[in-house]
Amino acid sequence: MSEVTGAVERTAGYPGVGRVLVVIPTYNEAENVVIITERLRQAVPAVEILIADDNSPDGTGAVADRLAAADEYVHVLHRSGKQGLGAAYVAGFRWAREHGYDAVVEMDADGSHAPEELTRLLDAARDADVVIGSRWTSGGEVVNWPWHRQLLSRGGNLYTRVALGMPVSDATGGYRIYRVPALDKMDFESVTSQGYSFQVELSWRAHRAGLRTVEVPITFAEREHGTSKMSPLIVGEALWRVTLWCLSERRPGLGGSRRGYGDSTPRWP
Ligand SMILES: Nc1nc2c(ncn2[C@@H]2O[C@H](COP(=O)(O)OP(=O)(O)OP(=O)(O)O)[C@@H](O)[C@H]2O)c(=O)[nH]1
Ligand SMILES: [Mg+2]
Repeated sequence: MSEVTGAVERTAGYPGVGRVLVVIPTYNEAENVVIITERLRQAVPAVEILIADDNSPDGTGAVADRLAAADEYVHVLHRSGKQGLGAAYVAGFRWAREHGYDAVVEMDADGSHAPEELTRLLDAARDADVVIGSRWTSGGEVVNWPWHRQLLSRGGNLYTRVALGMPVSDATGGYRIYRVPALDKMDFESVTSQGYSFQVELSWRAHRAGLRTVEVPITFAEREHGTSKMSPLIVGEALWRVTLWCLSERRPGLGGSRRGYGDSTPRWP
């Protein structure tokens, strides 16, 4: 069961986009959640924040409650235990839809996604269904990442682009905006991917549903506090899922469909 704390006020929102909810999934981010919330409130006062915490053992949930009690623009979704990034986002998106938001933003708690760059993404969202903050498009960059992480990300994105034939430079990137009606067209509630694969699956669904995706260059920075939840398992999940979707496109019998974007009722992977 999920429980929500924090007042839910109607706000004017961001011009041309509407009411925006930034969903920040957290697991053991007690230090980061304070920093990111302050930076975000400072950078874009018009957007609201939902911290989706999976009952973090380090007490992130209680810290988030204190932030919500002090600021009506901050809300908390308490979840019972660690169920993965994807499940936390799906719950956050559902909450956004139920509470009448027009757009949701995905943002990590660890500072890798700079709140100071959000206005550029929001401006792009005026004319898009999906906006991806992209490290690997012209003008994008990563700061303080070791070479092996860069190689993994670049290689993973190259493989995804070629395997799926999808014109997205940073399909694994997790700094994004979705218009809520677009999320519904992607049937987001049925997404089961968890790690990087969650981002790829949503891009893939957007592509197949004929939605307009725009990439905006960002500067992605390595986290300064707390520990990464990235694991070989997460990389493996993305690899096998992309491979499966690729095969399904070519061999519909494997569970996918040749019916592609533009089709009114695509079958989801
Ligand atoms: N609610 C929830 N949040 C999670 C879970 N796993 C990761 N997160 C959050 O998702 C965001 C991204 O996780 P990271 O550990 O930074 O993963 P990453 O950005 O792919 O890896 P690094 O680049 O090494 O930091 C952070 O805000 C995490 O706290 C989870 O199971 N549940
Ligand atoms: Mg991170």
